[in-house]
Amino acid sequence: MSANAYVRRDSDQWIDTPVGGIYTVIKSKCPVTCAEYGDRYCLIGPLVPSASQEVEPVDEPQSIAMRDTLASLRARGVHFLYGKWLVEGSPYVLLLDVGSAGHRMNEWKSDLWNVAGIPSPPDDNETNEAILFGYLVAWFLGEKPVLIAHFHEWLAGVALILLKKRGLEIATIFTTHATLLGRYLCAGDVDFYNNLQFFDVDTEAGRRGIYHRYCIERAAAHCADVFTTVSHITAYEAEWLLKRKPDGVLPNGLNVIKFSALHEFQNLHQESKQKIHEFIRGHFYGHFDFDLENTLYFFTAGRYEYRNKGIDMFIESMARLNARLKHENINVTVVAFIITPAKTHSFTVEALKGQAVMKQLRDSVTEIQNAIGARIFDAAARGHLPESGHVITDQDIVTLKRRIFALRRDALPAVVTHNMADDSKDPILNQIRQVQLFNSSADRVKIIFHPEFLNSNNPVLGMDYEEFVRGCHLGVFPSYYEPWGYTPAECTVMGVPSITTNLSGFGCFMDEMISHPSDYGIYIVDRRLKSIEESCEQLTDHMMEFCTKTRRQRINMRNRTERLSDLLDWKRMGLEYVKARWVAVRRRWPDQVARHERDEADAAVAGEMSDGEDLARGYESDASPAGQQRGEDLASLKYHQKVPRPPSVPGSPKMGSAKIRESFENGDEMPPLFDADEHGDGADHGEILAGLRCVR
Ligand code: G6P
Ligand code: 1S3
Repeated sequence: MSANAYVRRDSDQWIDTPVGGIYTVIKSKCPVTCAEYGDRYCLIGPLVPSASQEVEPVDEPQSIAMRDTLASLRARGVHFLYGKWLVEGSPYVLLLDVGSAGHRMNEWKSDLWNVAGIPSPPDDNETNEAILFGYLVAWFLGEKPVLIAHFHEWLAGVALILLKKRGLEIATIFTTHATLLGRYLCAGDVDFYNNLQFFDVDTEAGRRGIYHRYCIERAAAHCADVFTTVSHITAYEAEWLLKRKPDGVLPNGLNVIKFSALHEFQNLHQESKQKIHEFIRGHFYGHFDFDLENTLYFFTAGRYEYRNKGIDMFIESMARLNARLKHENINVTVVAFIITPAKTHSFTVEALKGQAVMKQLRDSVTEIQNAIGARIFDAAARGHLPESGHVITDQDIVTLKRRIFALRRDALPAVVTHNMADDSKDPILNQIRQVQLFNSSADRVKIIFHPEFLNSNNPVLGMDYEEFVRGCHLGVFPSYYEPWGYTPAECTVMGVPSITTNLSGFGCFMDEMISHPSDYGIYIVDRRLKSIEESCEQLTDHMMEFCTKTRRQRINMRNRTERLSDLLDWKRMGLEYVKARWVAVRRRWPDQVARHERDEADAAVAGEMSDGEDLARGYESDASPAGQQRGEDLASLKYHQKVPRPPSVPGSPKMGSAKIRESFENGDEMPPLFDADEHGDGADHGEILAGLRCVR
């Protein structure tokens, strides 16, 4: 039995209200949620101009209940866009124009104060819009019979508070993808993880001017039937900062599309790498004195949160790597990309010129090459070899010389591709200056800061993000504050090794799931128990080790990384959402659920559910006898036997040397992910939280 057994056709629906930076979560989850709920699944969000480009309007909803509810919204003067979201799964989506309810702003703000004691200052537009959105969603949910509503982030939290206050019969889930206060505290100079229990949350929120937002977030967490986060580390944080222990963890998945043969994604790496080579030749023109065959591309990417995303540690460790590669005389060049949006005016002239002169050179060489081919063919057709002086003409040589002279320049290749709005104050540039990574000829690590997200129409680095990642060798994400961290997860499904930390949800998840993550190209830097100095060294060690791998080893490593994709697939991760909905329904209607359970054998649910622990915790606090029973059933289920070491790694306790040899001879084949591992210790989720300490 799954949660949709409780969804009554034609009337009840399952609703997601996504707002803000969790677009990837919701979008990539659509195929599995739509497969489960079909047309009964509808997403609600605010109407922003770009959103309407992704929605195909539906004028006449099929469901009568939806038609009536939309008519009622319209009658109240609410503008909206209702239709099919043009993504895989094509769910229904309702985008509400909060501006059309702007005249109710003061009324609703004072109502929020009266019913929930939540203040809202006049000048915080984001909060004002969140309030308008919340009241509109509550209107909608008050009219339309809905079974379960799932809210993401504080921006969607107001409606949840209103539902509770108005006593609406809807099972609710609130998922926070980070806490407001956690993000602010970490970005400052605070020893966050060691002090979590001691923060005076109201004072800290007040000091940062986010008290009212914090109130919405905290109230939403407390009003939901089920409260969840995206990782255990954030669950721990939420418990202290929002004062409610999450009922479970809903880790983020991806919509994994696997190639039928491994060589296909390996070939894509090669093709994408060639495009990065093109950019590098242009960027380093005049100083292009390193061998691309011995060049590795490392990168970090994400929103510009200098400290939270570990960009500070990235640059420091690159400087150390540079020193070590030089010192040990290793003939490898590392190009380290930083892709994060900042305020800029435009591309620099140099960045554009570099690509232009390289293109001219390529065009001229192609022309000369064609002409030489024609001359050789002509001579051969006449029955003789061309005279050596006639193969390349004087004119060709002059053209080539002109192109080569155009490549001359004195200045070193820039570390940034754009004119920064505030060059002298930019933290990334300042740190690059401080560690003196200036792309000099002697440097083995070159830095390129691209302060804009990538896209294929970009005249300098014309690749979209996915293509770029595929062409790189290693993603480096040494985050300090990272509730989940999609960037290393995306690397994994593309077969690109990555470095993350044990302060990121993804890093902790992989550490729990895999007995030796580094064998699979998932390197986890300890930022919890080590000092900053030690963490930097560990990060440098990992990168150094990666630099000494042979091409063959890198190819093997990519194969292993890619095979972890199944772990991150929504088809698997989505089961946690199923469980969360199930718990919400049980808590909302315990008697009906108990009755239902008596009628139906529920063995199927236990079979379907992947992990008992998280939600078993939720059920433990479910007072109904059926709830208690469910908790016990699920607690006995353990799905994450660890992924064992790959067979080709010597020293695995599972394998004798004969087996290792045999496995070497047979190629690097990984056993099925969930093959019974007699040594798998299936670490308990709770352990991470109990053991959380961090040295700063
Ligand atoms: C892929 C391609 C190979 C290529 C290799 C380069 O595996 O299929 O043809 O040689 O990538 O790997 P590297 O790690 O040196 O970029
Ligand atoms: C948050 O976005 P962020 O980059 O601000 O949500 C993401 C989706 O759950 C998560 O991956 C990330 O760690 C959080 O920080």
